Amino acid sequence: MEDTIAALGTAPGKAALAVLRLSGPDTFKITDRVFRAKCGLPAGERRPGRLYFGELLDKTGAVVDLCLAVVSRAPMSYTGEDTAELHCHGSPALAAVALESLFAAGARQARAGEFTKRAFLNGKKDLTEAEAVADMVDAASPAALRVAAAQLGGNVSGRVQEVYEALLEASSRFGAAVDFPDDGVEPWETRELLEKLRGAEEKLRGLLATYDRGRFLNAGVPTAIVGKPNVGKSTLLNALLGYDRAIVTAAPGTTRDTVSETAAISGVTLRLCDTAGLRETADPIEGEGVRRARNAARDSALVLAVLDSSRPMEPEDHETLELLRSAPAGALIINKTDLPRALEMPEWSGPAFELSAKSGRGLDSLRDWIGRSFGLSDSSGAVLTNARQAECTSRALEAVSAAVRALEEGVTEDAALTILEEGTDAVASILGKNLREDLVSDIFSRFCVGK
Ligand SMILES: Nc1nc2c(ncn2[C@@H]2O[C@H](COP(=O)(O)OP(=O)(O)OP(=O)(O)O)[C@@H](O)[C@H]2O)c(=O)[nH]1
Ligand SMILES: [Mg+2]
Repeated sequence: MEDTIAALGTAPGKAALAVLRLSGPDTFKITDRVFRAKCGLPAGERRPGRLYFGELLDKTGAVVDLCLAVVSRAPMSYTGEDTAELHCHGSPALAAVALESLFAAGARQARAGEFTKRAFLNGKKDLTEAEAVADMVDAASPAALRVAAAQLGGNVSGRVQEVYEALLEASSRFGAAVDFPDDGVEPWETRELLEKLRGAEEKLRGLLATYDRGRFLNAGVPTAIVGKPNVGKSTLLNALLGYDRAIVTAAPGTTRDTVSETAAISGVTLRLCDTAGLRETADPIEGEGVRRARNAARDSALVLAVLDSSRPMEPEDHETLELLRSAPAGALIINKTDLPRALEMPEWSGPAFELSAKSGRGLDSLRDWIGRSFGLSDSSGAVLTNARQAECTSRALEAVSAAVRALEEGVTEDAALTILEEGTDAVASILGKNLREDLVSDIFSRFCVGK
């Protein structure tokens, strides 16, 4: 990397501190124009990793703050390049002046995710580790944080690396047999490689299964609360949130539009969506609300289908049950159990909760079930958290399974090699090896500036 980048690493706004970061070959030269250590040592002669007190200078050389600076030397740094951090007082005006001073001294504004991108390009982090940095910043729950920390620490990479090495070994053995046909692969050797590939297949399958829950960690589980009018959907939303977000009245048809809010329930982030009561209506506004309710149910990973236990089943309840049955995951909520029972239990073999959203009785079992269904039992392990990782893993699994089947059927060595190479490429791309530059840029552009 030729140029030296700089950015504000902390959030813009008033705070105790503002931290400016630099990375690149001219870091020390630029830092020396902007920061003067009290001890008199230039950046290149200061001890890496140690904070030095000194003066921060604006672009004219005037002192604008007394602050701390720390340097790291390539390759022992976050990015693998020479880096520096300036820890100043947290005034937005000061941060702007300091940045301007860094730019005047030769740095350029870093783009989104550029520090971590450099760490990736310099081999300090593979792509899953780099993505974990973004997950860490985005983490919305303690479980999401633990998973990001585990991924940052190489839990996913370690597993993937093992698979990668097994595939490389198998590919090179079959490659050698293709290049030197006289040294063909012995049957015992094929058996041994087959064992290895089956092991790799198992590992990939296990990893892919973690995405089932890992994908909801940061984004939250899209959840729709549906039911006919007046069953208590908005009351349930408010009870799960712990405050009165949606309007509740005794009049059916109170909720007209969808109402969305995020809640942390038993360690799981839910993106809750309260919806208009399902019924046929001549009112165009309510009709649009009902259309949105159906869409919300279809787009959700979890449907909470609410029935009123104090009223007998009505035709509108059947649509509620249909939406529940076609959802990827769902729970039947029998609400208003504090009132005399008039409802007969419909046919439904999935989870069902009898509760009173108004009094809160029975809500804990629903919360526990949400925790068990979407939470991670062990968030310290390897968990896939994004669609890119899952897509590469799924491609790798397909190729490895195809290779196992092909070897079992006794295909020729060059056919085995082609399939194995496909699998190896897919595994490599989980780690970000051989990724095209535009794809890499796209991934890092979703990070924040200064990260
Ligand atoms: N007794 C009792 N009343 C409840 C319970 N839950 C909700 N209600 C009452 O039922 C009425 C309707 O509640 P809402 O939460 O507005 O119902 P909704 O399903 O959102 O209704 P729409 O928005 O019209 O579709 C209100 O008067 C609530 O106080 C409950 O568990 N027990
Ligand atoms: Mg409502």
